[in-house]
Amino acid sequence: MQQVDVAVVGAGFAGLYLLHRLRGAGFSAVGLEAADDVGGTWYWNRYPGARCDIQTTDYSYTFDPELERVWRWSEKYATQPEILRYLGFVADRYDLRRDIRFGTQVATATWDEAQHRWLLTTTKGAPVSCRYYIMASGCLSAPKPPEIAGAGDFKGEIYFTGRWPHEGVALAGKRVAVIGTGSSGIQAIPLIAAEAAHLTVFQRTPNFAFPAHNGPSPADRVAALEKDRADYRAQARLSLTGVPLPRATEFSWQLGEAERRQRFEKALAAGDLVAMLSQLWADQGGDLEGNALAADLLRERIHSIVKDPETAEALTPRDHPFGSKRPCLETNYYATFNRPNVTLVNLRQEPIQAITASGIKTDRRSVDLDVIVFATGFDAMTGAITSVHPIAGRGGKSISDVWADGPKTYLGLTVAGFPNLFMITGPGSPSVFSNMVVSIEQHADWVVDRLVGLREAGFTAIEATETAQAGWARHMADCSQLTLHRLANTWYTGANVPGKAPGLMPYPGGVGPYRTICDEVVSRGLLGFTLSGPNGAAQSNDGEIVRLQPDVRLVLGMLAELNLPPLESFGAQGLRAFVAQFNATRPAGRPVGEIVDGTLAGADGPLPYRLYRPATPGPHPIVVYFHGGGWVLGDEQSDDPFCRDLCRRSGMIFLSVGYRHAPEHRFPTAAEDGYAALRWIAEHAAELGGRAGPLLVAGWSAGGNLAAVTCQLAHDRGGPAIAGQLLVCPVTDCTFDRPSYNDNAAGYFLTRSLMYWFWDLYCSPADRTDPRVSPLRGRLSGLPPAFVATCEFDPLRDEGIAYAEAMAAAGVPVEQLKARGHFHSSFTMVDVVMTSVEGRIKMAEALSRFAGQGQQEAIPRAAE
Ligand code: NA7
Repeated sequence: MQQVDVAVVGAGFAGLYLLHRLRGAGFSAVGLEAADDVGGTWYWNRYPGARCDIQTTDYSYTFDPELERVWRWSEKYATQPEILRYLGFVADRYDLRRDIRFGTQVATATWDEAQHRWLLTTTKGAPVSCRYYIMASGCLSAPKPPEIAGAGDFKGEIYFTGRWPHEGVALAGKRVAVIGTGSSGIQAIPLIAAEAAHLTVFQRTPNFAFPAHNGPSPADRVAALEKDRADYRAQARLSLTGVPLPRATEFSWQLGEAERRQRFEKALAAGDLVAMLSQLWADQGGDLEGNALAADLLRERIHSIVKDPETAEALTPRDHPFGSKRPCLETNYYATFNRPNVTLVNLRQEPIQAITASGIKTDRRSVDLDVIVFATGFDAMTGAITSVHPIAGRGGKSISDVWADGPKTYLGLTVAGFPNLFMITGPGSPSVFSNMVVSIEQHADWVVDRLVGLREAGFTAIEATETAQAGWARHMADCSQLTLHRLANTWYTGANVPGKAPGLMPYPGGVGPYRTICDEVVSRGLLGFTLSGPNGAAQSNDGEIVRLQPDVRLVLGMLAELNLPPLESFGAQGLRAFVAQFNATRPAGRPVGEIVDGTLAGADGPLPYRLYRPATPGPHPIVVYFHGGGWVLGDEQSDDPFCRDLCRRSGMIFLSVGYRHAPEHRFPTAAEDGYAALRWIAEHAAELGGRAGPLLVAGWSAGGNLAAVTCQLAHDRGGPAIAGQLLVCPVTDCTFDRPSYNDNAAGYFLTRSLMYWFWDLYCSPADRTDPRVSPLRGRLSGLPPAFVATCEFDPLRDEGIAYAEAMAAAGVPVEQLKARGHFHSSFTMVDVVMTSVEGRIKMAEALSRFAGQGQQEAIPRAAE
């Protein structure tokens, strides 16, 4: 029995770095590697054309500046042999081979609860007893079986790209088939076509591919790296993909067609996956319409290269958004289909019936072959863990059973019920959505640092809690709403393996955010982990690490970095100026049919308004809208993106009222202005382009307060008629003792003290129970139907809910939206807090119901 502190499976990028770190931290470790040398992925994938497709400036270890100095890559995208040489060089330089048992597979792994150790049996040599067990077995290391009937009958040669013979394969003069057109197929096909007598490509799904433009590393990238390596690497670690390229910030609808094409051509010329995936426009990755603009340009390019229109169309992806399936870099791929010795078989039109002794038979033809190459991919991510060997955790539970419905992990690093087991780039971590080397180093560092911490604290076991794990799954699902991956069947979602549970496996929230979350787990006392040690020592810190929506977390993080003083300290004028400046930097809302600025009659003189008219033919129902700002801030334009968005979604006129503000005009001015505006709008509805019939009323925050009050005044004072009220995070009452006021008192932008200040400026304590400022205290029966939206992390949450419940109790039809993980500004930060889209869709649907109409503008849900 070999006794070590740590056993590591795999000697690729992850395993090698782990062994180096573990040794440096004073742990005894053994690496167990099935192959007879180091390399991992780059040991096995030796097919013609195999290269990395993250640039070598970035696809490198960064842990040792000296290593970066002594190793020079020869190309922008290195070949497999060069990457294998690099990993051999690293193994030699740090003398790692002496800790690795090559040609050795782990046969079983079993947790020994009494000893707090893992017991490993192996296919060669002594079994291993280790305190910690780390799977550094990669993400794409378990090739899929052929899956096609008759593969065993074929009399010719069969090869898998992921298990290519070391001595190479002679293809000259042979009739060759390649099945599969993922990255491997797309890299191999041009080289195989150049050598074989004839190549037949069997394609099930065409992929988006664009040129690699391989050659020397681009001078600008090298210059950026060499100018300040440490800074470049630091930026990579905090970037979304592990490559420090800034994302586009302009939205597609802000760019003209010429500008979009120019950006596309620039990304095309860069020959870089990350550039094409992130630098076109801000909405290319998360919005179907923005995505389609990019996809169309890529499709156009395929047709411009491939001469035969039918072949070109067959090669053109139309069933998934660009980027939702792994796009590929290509070198002569499309041009290869212009060669006379290359045939494309479109399996969507003629599926393979069987592989026969002489070749492949489809519904329409039989192709005689000497060689079949399977470029059919891998049982990705989970397969790299479960297919290695059975893993039995606490109580003998098998990880394959625990994951039967899809992988369950905490941080993609650990699994509840499997103490002291770690996965490097496991499912639930950024892994294949990132530059793998950056993610590998982050995971290896995080794990080794934890082991050091446990050793120092005298603990011998660490295990994720079920709560933490469930919270992580929810956070993953929240993140995936920001991408289009859920709309495609891919190996990211397990769809390529028959019978595999569906679900997005890599973490889609980005490398930098993920790193900060892992660090936060540590700074919050290993939140989500139970630690135990000899003699019953134990520490459990149960909880969920991310309860905010992912984009809310980013927004609040950025606001926190501004280190602003309490907003009320600016004073009313100062804060107005600050808000104006803040609003100037936000994304401009999408175009609507028309915007008209005008003046209406308020309670005591003219008031400005802004009218948003839909592009659809009128007349339209009118929504009278009251902006937010604590009765002190804002104006008829300050909720511009929100009004545009709801105008488009509901197909209604939004008329935003410029009511007067405190402290210049204290209670009840705003309320009376609101009511006067309502009356004026009702009287002038037809000339404003409004449909005959009752108005609707909406508002956010203090504007939600005014909307609620206006409905009460209209009811009490005999009109005008209101068909429905939309109250978004409304102020409804003057008592501040509901739990949300304390739970969310600080840290979520709208603070308790800011609310106190707003109240003080607007309304004297003696007046505060007046229903014109505390509508919760008003007469509620007979009010128009309501939709009340509240946000979990908002001081105003509970008074919004209280108002909804009180109205319902008084017989008013009420629908509530309690937005999980959101903060006070989530709904109005259109195109910033993207996860709030679903809520705005519901608001528009409610307005349509109130107005007795179907939704006007069909904005597909999936486009959000
Ligand atoms: P991929 O990307 O999974 O590609 C596999 C290809 O094989 C893909 O075109 C599949 O079509 C096709 N395939 C898989 N099974 C079948 C069957 N049964 N019949 C016909 N065609 C099939 O693997 P790669 O090795 O190319 O790339 C893996 C990753 O390595 C890559 O994404 C980079 O991250 C690096 P499908 O699309 O499933 O219809």
